[in-house]
Amino acid sequence: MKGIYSALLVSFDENGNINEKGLRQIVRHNIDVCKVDGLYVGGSTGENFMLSTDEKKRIFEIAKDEAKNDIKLIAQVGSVNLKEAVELAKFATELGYDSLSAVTPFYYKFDFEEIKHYYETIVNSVDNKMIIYSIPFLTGVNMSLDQFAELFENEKIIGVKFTAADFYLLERMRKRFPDKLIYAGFDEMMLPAVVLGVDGAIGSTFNVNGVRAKQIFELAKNNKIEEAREIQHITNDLITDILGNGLYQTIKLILEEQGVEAGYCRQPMKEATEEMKRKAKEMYNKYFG
Ligand code: HMN
Repeated sequence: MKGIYSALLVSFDENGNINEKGLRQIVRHNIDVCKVDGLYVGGSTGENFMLSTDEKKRIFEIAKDEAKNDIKLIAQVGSVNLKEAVELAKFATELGYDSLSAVTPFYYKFDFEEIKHYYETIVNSVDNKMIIYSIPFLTGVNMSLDQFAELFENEKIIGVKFTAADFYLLERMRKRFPDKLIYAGFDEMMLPAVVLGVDGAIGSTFNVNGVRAKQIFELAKNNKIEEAREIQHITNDLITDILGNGLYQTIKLILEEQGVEAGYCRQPMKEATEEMKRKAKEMYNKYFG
């Protein structure tokens, strides 16, 4: 389960419906061009929290059908609707997903006991593994080292997707949980995370920049830090440009330049303007042309 995972983008048509052909092309592009080790399906990048249960299921089906067993697949099933999370966990497990992941429950200020109950309920409902999705800047949920330790007592909870810039906590986690999988979640901070010993990374920009991400990962693991830093510099020039132009819209626009029908974002995310399209084309020429 180690390595580089793209947080899978989903193609939507102009009416906000899933574009199956486009989604299949994004999966193929990740496997054939970006050469990623796996896909994280149903994450933030998949615009998951704006979708219905049926749409989430359909995306799990299409991604699995297209990827088959070529790469590892993680299904993000987390939801503040715990019944939905359990339903999705069962569905993805039946499809053969290699692991589940669930975002910490958000919006309401759930206490730790409630968060623990949420994870236990999901993992007890299926014969599958679980990766905690910790993304405090979007959920507002900050868990302590001891709280992670308590969750990790359950052997089915095998790791965490750590989308935070807290390198002190990351280092403490690496030391305390040597046998758990830790995935870096911020692509622009991948190199320091790899130096601290993460097992992999899960990111949105890998849908276009997966090759560089893998290079950073491999070089840093082999102590070739200066070479890795050079690639992180180029990567962060790209990420800075992407973030300045609209994250998911721009990654989709760059994919369109590469012949992938990545389509629109789901409302309320905005539609790309002509200016955004122009800038994305420049990015394609500069970083991938
Ligand atoms: C997901 O759940 O889709 C991703 O794994 C989330 C991932 O951590 C990304 N975060 C968000 O999109 C909020 C990053 O790849 C991020 O897009 C990138 O580092 C640019 O900031």
